[in-house]
Amino acid sequence: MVLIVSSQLAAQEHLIVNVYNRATTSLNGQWNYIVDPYENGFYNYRLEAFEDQENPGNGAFFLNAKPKSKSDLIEYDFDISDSIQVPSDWNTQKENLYYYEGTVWYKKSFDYKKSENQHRVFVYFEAVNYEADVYFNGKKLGKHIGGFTPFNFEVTNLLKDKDNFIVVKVDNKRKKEGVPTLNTDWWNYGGITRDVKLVEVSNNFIENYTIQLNPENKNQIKGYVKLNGTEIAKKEIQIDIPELKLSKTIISNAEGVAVFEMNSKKIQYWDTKNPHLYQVNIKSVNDKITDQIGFRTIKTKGKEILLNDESIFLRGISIHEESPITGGRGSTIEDAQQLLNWAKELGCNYVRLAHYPHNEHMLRLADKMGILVWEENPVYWTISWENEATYNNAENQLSEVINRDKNRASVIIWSMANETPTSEPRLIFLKKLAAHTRELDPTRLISAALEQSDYNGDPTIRTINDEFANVVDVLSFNQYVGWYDGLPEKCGQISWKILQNKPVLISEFGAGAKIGFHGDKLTRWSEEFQEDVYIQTLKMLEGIEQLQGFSPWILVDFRSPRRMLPKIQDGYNRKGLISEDGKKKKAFYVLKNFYDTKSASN
Ligand code: GCB
Repeated sequence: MVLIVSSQLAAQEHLIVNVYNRATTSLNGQWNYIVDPYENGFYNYRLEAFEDQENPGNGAFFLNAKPKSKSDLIEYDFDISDSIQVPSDWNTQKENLYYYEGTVWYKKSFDYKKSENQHRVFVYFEAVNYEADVYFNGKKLGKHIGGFTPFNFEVTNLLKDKDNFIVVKVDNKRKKEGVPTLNTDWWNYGGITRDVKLVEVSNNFIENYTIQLNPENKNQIKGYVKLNGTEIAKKEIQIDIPELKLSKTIISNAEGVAVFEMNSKKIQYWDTKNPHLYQVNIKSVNDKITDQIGFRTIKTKGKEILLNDESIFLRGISIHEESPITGGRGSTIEDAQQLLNWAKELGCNYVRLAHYPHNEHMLRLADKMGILVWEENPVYWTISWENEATYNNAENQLSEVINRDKNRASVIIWSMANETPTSEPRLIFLKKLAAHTRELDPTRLISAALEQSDYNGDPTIRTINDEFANVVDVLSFNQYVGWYDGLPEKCGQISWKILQNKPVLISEFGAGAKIGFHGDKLTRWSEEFQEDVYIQTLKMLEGIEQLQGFSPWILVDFRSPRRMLPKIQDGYNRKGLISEDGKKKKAFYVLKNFYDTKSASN
């Protein structure tokens, strides 16, 4: 146990978990910004980074410099530059930044009074897309790569009562070696896209913990707690679950870590019909924190997925993180609530959060609403499989989301990748990622959205011919018979020969339709065409013996620079069951009927 814990902790040093239940001060709101396509505020005219120089001079934007005399030459000024809302993307806020990909500098000034008992302060970013260089009162705090996961830096010793300034260089340039890479079918929204907050904690505080049901013993809750500080050895930590009348006191080791087990025969298991969350209180000498945690097991047995040892069919839908309220990148609790309400209305008990980690509200709401979740790493299409830095980046992003969400009962599947072309280097990459994930979290299932292919050269028989299928716990694949692959009636000609004895999820199927555009079922882009694809596909999929659920593509139309057909797409992927302005297409009701019938018999 201690070994597992130390590798889990090494994976994400010092990310503070559960910021939603801590004392925080929001830094959301208007920030000044400077668009800097040449990275003029980062490099001097010899293209040397200012931050590497002893005397960076007045050109370095992170200094937030001001003229000291009327003769001083400073060619920028945050305070008289335009401002922009945080959290949000810049593309949908500023018309001239709609297609912009590059560097934008953000600056926020604020005063701060530490509260009496709090002695340490961290600045916590829920997500910045894609690279963030963070500076506080002119000092570099660090850099973070990856657009969808949280990170934090301590600012205790830099913080002043008055006139603090935080500067973030945000760069969303796509890169071949990035994760994701150059090519995606979604909008590359740039900016500080999720909340920013100051987290206030005591000197020796509860940094991290896992509190979960033991998959091998459903009468046992187990986990660890880790303290952060200079006096963290041999400290008492108390864990209470009042509703179960459970209480345990443990003592931390030299690293500030303590493991525990607690037994109860009265645990009410979290499930989709009764998503019971227990209040869990953790107390150390100087700190206390609360969480709301559900206890359940998730396993596979042959072709079945078992939630609390009972077979479950996953009635799902795929979702992108776009705001159904304002358009652009979504991040608020209202965005999350609307998306999950629609999923519920559709009859779902499961969502696939594509193609990257979504904001924490989604998982916390899914926990409350009893919706199972597939979370996904943005390893999408043609990643640089042989590049070590690319692998490390992918592993780091996955570690960060696992660390953030490891106490959420709703999360049942970690997805390694989406539609990645088979090759030896890709297999090595994905196997390593899967092994790492199992080490970090042995309690959840591993999958990836794979691709299907013809069986023995026969285009009417489909199979999964991918060695990574042997690694996953749940065999998932995307398929578009009826849309990219023939017309809807082709579904009737296809049979499936899936050789792996594993549960099968169809991670995607779908068709595009423009809301309000009607025609017969052979008219491309009509609601009737999309409806027919759904009708035919649902029939076809019944022929897969191991089928345990699906997450059709997709809940809502979403922006994509690959989708430019005028008057139909206009920059949107139209495979949504709901338009971007919230109107339901005919296919929505086909799937809803299917799910309603399924749930009556499941
Ligand atoms: C896929 C991708 C998804 C695309 C979708 C489409 O297979 O996984 O990201 O948006 O197809 O619409 O083509």
